[in-house]
Amino acid sequence: MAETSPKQTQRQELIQLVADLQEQEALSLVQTRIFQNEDPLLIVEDCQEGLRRVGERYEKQIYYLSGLIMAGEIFREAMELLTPVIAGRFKGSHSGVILLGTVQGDIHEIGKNNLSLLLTCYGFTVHDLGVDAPPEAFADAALQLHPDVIGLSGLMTSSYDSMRQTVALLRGNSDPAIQHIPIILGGNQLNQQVCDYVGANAWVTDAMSGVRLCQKLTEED
Ligand code: B12
Repeated sequence: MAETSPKQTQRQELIQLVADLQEQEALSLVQTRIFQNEDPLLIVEDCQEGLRRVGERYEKQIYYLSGLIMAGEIFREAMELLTPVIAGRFKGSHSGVILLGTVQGDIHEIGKNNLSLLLTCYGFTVHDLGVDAPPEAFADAALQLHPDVIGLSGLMTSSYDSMRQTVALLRGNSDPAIQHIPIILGGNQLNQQVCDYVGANAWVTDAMSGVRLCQKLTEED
């Protein structure tokens, strides 16, 4: 039987601590792994998996809204520890303007903020419309900024209609330059079917893939 490495054990432990909403223990393990010089993105990935499990427990009514709020808080605190490490490790000189926002009706922002942090580290200029951003806000900002890529974040099933409306408004813009700006989607429940429904160019479920996608899309200009 294959042996589990200590690193693998720590990864499972962090996922479990976040899923169990063990704030102090989870943050202390994040700190330990930072001191061990681990890839900070792996630590983020484990926190994200922990949050996904919190979501599952919420669906099964093992947790209530307070559980989601607590999970968001743990992630925020973990990011406070991880942000300087990420900013120190990931650097790039990409030039490109990315317009970003969580679509109307959706207030989830942790993933979007993560992406924004990484994009900035890699040299992109990010204009963040925040959460619950209506289609018109994306269209107005697109007209003003002429971004290279527009990124829509949404974590709820109901967000897909907001995404679709936003894409429709951008694609129907009277300025042809706006009509053709690539639009990408991010969120952990997305798939190709949703992307087709929304009418976007591409979708991802993690921030690093989002950065690579933006690099690719801006290189092809
Ligand atoms: C934390 C959380 C909350 C927090 C959010 C705090 C905050 N400031 O953001 C709070 C408590 C506010 C919250 C509220 C609600 N939530 Co909530 N929440 C979650 C939870 C547990 C984690 C989300 C998260 O932050 N994950 C961690 C981040 C890092 O992951 P991520 O968001 O996927 O982002 C990554 C990638 O997707 C990508 N990415 C993200 N955006 C973008 C954008 C672009 C352009 C790109 C390229 C990449 C990219 O990069 C990120 C980093 O890798 C999820 C469970 C889950 N499965 O996700 C439920 C979940 C999303 N919530 C859910 C629900 C139902 C709600 C509420 C309706 C609950 C209620 N009864 O009020 C409200 C919604 C309010 C609203 N109108 O939006 C459901 C949605 C179900 C559905 N299918 O519609 C979920 C899936 C839980 C569940 N399984 O039932 N929630």
